[in-house]
Amino acid sequence: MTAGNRGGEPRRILIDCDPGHDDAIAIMLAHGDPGVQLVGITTVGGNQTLDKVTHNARVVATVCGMTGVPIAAGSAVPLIRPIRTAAAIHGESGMDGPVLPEPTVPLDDRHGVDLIIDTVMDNPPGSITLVPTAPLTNIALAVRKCPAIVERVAEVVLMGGGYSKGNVTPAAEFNIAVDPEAAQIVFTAPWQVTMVGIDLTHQALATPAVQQRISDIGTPAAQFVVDLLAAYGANYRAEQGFGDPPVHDPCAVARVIDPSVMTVRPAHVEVELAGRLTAGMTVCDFLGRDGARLDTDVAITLDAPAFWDLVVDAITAIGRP
Ligand code: PIR
Ligand code: CA
Repeated sequence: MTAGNRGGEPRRILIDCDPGHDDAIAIMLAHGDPGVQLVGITTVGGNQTLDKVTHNARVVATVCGMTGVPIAAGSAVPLIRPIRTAAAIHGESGMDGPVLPEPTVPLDDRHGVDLIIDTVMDNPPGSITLVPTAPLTNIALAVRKCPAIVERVAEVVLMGGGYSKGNVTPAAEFNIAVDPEAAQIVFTAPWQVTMVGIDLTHQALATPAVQQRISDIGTPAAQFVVDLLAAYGANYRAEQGFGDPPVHDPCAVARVIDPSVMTVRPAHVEVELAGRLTAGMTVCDFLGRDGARLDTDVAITLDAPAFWDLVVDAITAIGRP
């Protein structure tokens, strides 16, 4: 067992997501690991349209046998820009590969932005961690609608951005590129942000050995992940030339479960909103030029074996009756 929250009170997290193969695995990690308690899931248009990713979130909850965790649909489109999806990676359904069972888990009737606000305001100060794994539209809207959440949230641990490269453009990562204005609101609000970007998540590669370990678990939940990774891996190979696919979103959940799973460096992060070639780039200043505060923790190096141990242990726990 690793250090971190093991043995202590589980950290209460809300995942804001767009499932999405890797979002699905992030939800499963949060559900199966005893170091965090998943208290809400909100969805946002991103990898696919809002209706599809919301359906997929309910599918994942159903596969996990999850009950009592509210799931609410948030914003369908970015703050300013037109929606853009990632169908080439995630397929028409947003979660192509496994047979998707009809969800039995209901949809909360609140707007996702209101579920975020209610979750933060109805729990003690400093007790809720937000884990966004999608465009930051809902989080930005929540900040604007209820600014009091900013000092009440424990921290924001988000998957998005990068300090050395992009994936949808040479400079920009998808979650930030889809809604750069929302991301700028999130990075500049006075709360603690950890940016788990693609420099980090490209170290979380689902190798054949990893996929075999998951397959060996032998439960329906594990088979669901095996089928997800097969389709996701094939698309990543065809579209981006990866040998093994990077599994981005669970890295942010893993950081909350066990901070020692990755190293971070403090930086000042802002989002390029105007660049012709660089819109959506997370510009990371590690030196604090002109007095800029190094107020964001930027993820650098992943302990990949420890990360995959967390994922395998969580999926194993889900299978237990
Ligand atoms: C992954 C994503 C989008 C585009 C590509 N090419 C790959 C999704 C993942 O769900 C993750 O949250 C983030 N966006 C990685 O860029
Ligand atoms: Ca995602």
